[in-house]
Amino acid sequence: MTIQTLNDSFGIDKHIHFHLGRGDLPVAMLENKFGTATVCLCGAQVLSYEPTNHDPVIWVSRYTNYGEGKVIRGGIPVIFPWFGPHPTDDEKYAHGFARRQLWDVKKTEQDDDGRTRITMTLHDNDTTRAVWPHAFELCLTVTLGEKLNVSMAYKNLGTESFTVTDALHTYFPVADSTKIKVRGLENVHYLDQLDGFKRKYRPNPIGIWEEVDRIYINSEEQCDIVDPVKGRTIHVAKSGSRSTVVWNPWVDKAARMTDLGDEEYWEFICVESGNVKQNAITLAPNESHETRQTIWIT
Ligand code: TA6
Repeated sequence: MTIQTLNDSFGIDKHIHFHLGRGDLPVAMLENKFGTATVCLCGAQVLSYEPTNHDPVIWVSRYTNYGEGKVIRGGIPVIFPWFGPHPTDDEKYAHGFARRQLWDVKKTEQDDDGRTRITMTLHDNDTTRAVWPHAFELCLTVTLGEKLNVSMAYKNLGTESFTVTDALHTYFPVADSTKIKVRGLENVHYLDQLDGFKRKYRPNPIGIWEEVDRIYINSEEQCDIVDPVKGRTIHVAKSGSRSTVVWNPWVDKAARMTDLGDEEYWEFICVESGNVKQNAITLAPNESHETRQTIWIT
């Protein structure tokens, strides 16, 4: 669909406008009294969220690539239908295919209370079926209101059950990652991706002084990213999600990543809401699941 057709079909005066962003990727701009957000139709990936009179609450690397099929380093990557390496084939993309596909716009809405919403869809196609032989509908809905609400809903359209691990892989900006604390996961068991997925737990809020890559399991807690330098807290609540992943690459991994600046590990923390490892979701034909993340600041 051309930008003109997108605006003719789904644009909403003063609230939703489509344009070609970096890499000539189609991007929806949502704006209302609560703030602004942008969503790239490649990957249905939120690229920005800025509440009125506040600094951005979503982070994107200055070094990221932009282009259809490429991973954008930042925002809210939609991880589906597998989190991490492919369960059986290392040759296949990490973190699934959804963030690399061009999605369709299903509908756009402007509520009477001022909230603005866009719903995008992805269905199975030759590319997806080549790596994951299942029929599905995947919807991503972004609602810009007093909070930012992001919902990933998927349905099994096939004749056999399938199992998914999913995540809304959100990158949050911080002034200095070594000064923040992530609260809410104290005493929750996690699998340490940096130590053979050993099951551990810590009684204190998470601090960053080394690479952190943890999958908190059976966790439905709200997380609060306390940023003393910025003088604010980013709140991350969720539903339909029993896993929370917390990740910062720190020095060595940041240096190895070509789409991340060596120094950018200072600037962000990932707190991801999803269903990973033993929290995987199995759907019988016609069953569906929704993973939802709600973000706001105080
Ligand atoms: O969610 C944490 C993680 O799995 C890390 O291990 C790191 O690989 C990160 O995701 C980024 O993965 P990506 O495939 O986007 O490079």
